[in-house]
Amino acid sequence: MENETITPVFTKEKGVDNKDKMPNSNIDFYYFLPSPPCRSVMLLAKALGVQMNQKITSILAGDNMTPEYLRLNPQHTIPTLNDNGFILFESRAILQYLVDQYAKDDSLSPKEAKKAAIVNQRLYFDACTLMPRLVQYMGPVLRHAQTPDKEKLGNFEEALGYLDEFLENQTWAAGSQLTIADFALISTVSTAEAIGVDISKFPNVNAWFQRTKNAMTGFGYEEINQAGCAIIGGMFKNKAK
Ligand SMILES: N[C@@H](CCC(=O)N[C@@H](CS)C(=O)NCC(=O)O)C(=O)O
Repeated sequence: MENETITPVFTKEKGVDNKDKMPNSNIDFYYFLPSPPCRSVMLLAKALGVQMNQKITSILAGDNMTPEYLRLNPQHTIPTLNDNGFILFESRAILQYLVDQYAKDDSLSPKEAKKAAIVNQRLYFDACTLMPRLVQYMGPVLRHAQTPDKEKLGNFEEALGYLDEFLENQTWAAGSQLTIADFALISTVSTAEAIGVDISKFPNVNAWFQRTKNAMTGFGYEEINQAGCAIIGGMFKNKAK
């Protein structure tokens, strides 16, 4: 394992909003708690002390398909951020933006080229491999109450196996410090666990998962992430019957 790292505090003062960096903070955040990419942004915002006006956007009720929402985000995905007229979607781009704009330093997204490249590799892995394979497995169950497909579960577990290798001798997803890669990956891995994937089969992922959950307790892990996981896990288990 690399250096044991003490959980950093990213706000200027614990529990105090980062108002000096955003004097006229007026950030709208469109989200739905069961959605993993929404949860990663909410955890990070809490870690940074960034206050957001939370706008519940139920994709089940079609709130993401209204003309108003489509004007903000033609791709009709959640999450979407509107920071005083600056509109951004794609959760990992939002994670990066929040750190660049509001963090007290670059520890959550290091600027040094090689460290930054590893953070990006983990983020792209989450966006392009891990999360899509999870969606391929859980999507047909959630949308069409289909029987869970073992082959799709196998594909997702193969990706978890890759993550397990990345995490060999690593404390955090991208090395010795907590970064935005941990925020992205925890929302995916915790969602998998909530729908019944056995994370304990992947010892490095399991150890990182416990460590990251502990580190994020102060960032609303229970109220935000666990609450969203409980909803999606319940929906999956109901529909998979
Ligand atoms: N890569 C995107 C994925 C966003 C996404 O697909 N979100 C889902 C909910 S988890 C969604 O908005 N689905 C509704 C739709 O695509 O119309 C991100 O990370 O923000």
